[in-house]
Amino acid sequence: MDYKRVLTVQDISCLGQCSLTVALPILSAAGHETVILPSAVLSTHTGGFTGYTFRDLTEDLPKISAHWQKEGIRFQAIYTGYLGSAEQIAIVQEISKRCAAEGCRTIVDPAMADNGKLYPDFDMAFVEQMKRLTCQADVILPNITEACMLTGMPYKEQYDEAYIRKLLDLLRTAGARTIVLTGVSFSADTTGVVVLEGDDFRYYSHKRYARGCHGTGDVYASAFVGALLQGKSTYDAARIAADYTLRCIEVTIPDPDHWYGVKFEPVLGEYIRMLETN
Ligand code: PXL
Repeated sequence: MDYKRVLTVQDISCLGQCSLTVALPILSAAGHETVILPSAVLSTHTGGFTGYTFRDLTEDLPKISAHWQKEGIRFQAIYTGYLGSAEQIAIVQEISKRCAAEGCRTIVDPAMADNGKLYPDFDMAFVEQMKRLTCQADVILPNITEACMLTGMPYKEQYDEAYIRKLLDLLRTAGARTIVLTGVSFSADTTGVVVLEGDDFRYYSHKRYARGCHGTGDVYASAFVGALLQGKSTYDAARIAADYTLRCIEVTIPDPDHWYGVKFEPVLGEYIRMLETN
């Protein structure tokens, strides 16, 4: 089996089943050596908790990468998620240049917004910097809100295929290469993901549950990267990640107290089997 070393840069939300606490186990389950670069440490994520702590690790990032460079460490893939500040995005761009192995794939989840709104603590300066990161990436995984922020398109809750195609066109014009647009729903009981690779536009749709779950974007992106680095096509990786994320939601829904994340752990075995059989 091809054993890849992937670097993932995101925060550690100590509790919350998102960012690194999700990316590390999922990428490991997919069989990849997973190197982490924590952008910040928070007591919890920012979605629904109040009074969380936030330790910004911006200062540490260049020192950590300088050490890696000295050791000659290189990555076959670099996957970024939630980043703590616009300054961090610029540092990550630098690290990507310095620590990429030949043929390194860069995957950016511009984790900054959902349901029409930026996450707390983000502003338009952050969005501007994120635009730069996304146009350098091989693959980006925005949701519709993030795609709107990156392109200036007005956010809509109800839309048709023409709206989605326009959003993809604008992302392309801005410099995006392969786009995996998540949370695309054309009917009340289905949702799915659009993959645009070259001129190839494909839509994978599946069942939609009324209850939205926190952290599904991070589970999705991590499962996608895990599958992609196993050599799956972009579309197959997008489909496997969707099927796995759906299973995570299904096992979480019966427990209304578990509002802050999805129970991705009990179905990790299913993810591994999806990777083996798909
Ligand atoms: O799931 C994205 C995410 C990651 N990290 C932190 C967050 C969020 C979303 O709210 O707050 C700290």
